Amino acid sequence: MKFSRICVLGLGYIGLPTASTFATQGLKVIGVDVNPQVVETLQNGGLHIHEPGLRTLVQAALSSGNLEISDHPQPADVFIIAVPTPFYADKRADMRAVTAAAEAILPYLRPGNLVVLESTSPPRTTLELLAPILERSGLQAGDDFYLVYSPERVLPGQILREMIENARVIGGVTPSCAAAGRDLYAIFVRGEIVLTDATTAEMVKLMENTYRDVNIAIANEFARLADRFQVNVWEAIALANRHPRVNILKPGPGVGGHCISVDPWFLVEAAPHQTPLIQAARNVNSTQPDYVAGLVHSVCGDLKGVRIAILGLSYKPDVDDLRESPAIEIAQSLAASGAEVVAYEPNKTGAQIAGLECAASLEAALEGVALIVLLVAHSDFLKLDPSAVAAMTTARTVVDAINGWSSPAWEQVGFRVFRLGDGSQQRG
Ligand code: SAJ
Repeated sequence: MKFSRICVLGLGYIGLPTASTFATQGLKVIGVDVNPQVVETLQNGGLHIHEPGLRTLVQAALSSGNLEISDHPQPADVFIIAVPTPFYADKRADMRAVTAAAEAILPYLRPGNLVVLESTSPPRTTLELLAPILERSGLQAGDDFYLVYSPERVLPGQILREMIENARVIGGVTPSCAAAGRDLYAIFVRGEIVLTDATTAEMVKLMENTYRDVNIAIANEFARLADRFQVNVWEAIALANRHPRVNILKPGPGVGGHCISVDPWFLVEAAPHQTPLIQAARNVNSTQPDYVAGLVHSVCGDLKGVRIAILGLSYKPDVDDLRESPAIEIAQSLAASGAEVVAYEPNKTGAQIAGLECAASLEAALEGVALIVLLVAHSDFLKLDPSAVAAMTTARTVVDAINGWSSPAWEQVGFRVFRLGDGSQQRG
């Protein structure tokens, strides 16, 4: 199939790179977002999200004249839905944005169009939520228009490369729908394109992120066990990973972001009685921030009035994304215990977060604190020279939740380093 006009609904971390990439490949693209600020920012040449290389790509797409930003859809050959699917407070999937996007397409849907859902969704969403809405047009999915589910699987921080190089799974409502999806993504995907049915593709996406969640949970549980037995979990993991069939992930402050901490709940909601392991893993990961805050308590005792520098607020290294960040949870919990918390997030120095003072520089964060808590393995933090840090602060105690500052160099300049998963807080 040949396509010339694509309408992308949702201009976030996935929709915007996707729309821009199609535009730079010479297709006419209408990028749609319901948030007027996003539309205005992009129309004025700005960018509302941070992702390496994205600014250049969006500018190239806009200056080619192929990418138009709008607050409403227009007729097109293809409609791609890339809107957020968060969860409600009770962990049920919030599918309102998908529903609204489908309804927005409805007036423009024509025979022969292709509709793609990329948003992570509970099993059977394409068949049971999306198709019925689109069929209100009088057209039948699979007969009159093509309908596919094709999950985004790109790693934040490496989106532009992974979008092109990763294998792409395309699940069609019928085999000819899947084939139409393949023709679309073959425009820019260099990885393998694999065709399946829509519900399998939905499951694939949820299984990938759930698998990672469970694997991080076991690493976090091992860290707790290592603390209890005064074993260095980092050394133990390195040794265990020399086994040819073992690959334990890294313990840390918990699992954040809008994907891995959210997606397993879609499976739990769909099948609560068949997901005991997934629920247990979620429970371990979602209580990991409390566990790390507990380490700080055991090192410091009463936190009332203690000034603490938190290094890193984003949900993972070298991104500016603060969504579902365990570091924020830890910082807020320490503040709730009476500590004076000053946080430094180098990728988002202007962040405003309830209960926290956000410093504009490392120096400002470290001044006058009694304790440093290292929560995110930003490359800038890992590179820090212990003597330079010692010169910025009178604090000589560090709680390191990521094994970032383990080297004896920190001890040599007078720091006491208490590390997650090595039992040091018990010895201290
Ligand atoms: N984390 C650990 N230990 C580890 C690895 C990660 O504690 O060993 C933590 C991170 O610090 C972070 C969280 O887990 O808080 C998630 O980070 P991540 O790098 O594992 O994943 P995301 O959420 O940035 O991106 C994931 C990816 N999924 C998989 O690797 C299976 C990505 O490919 C997906 O496209 C993305 O979710 C998504 O959008 O669904």
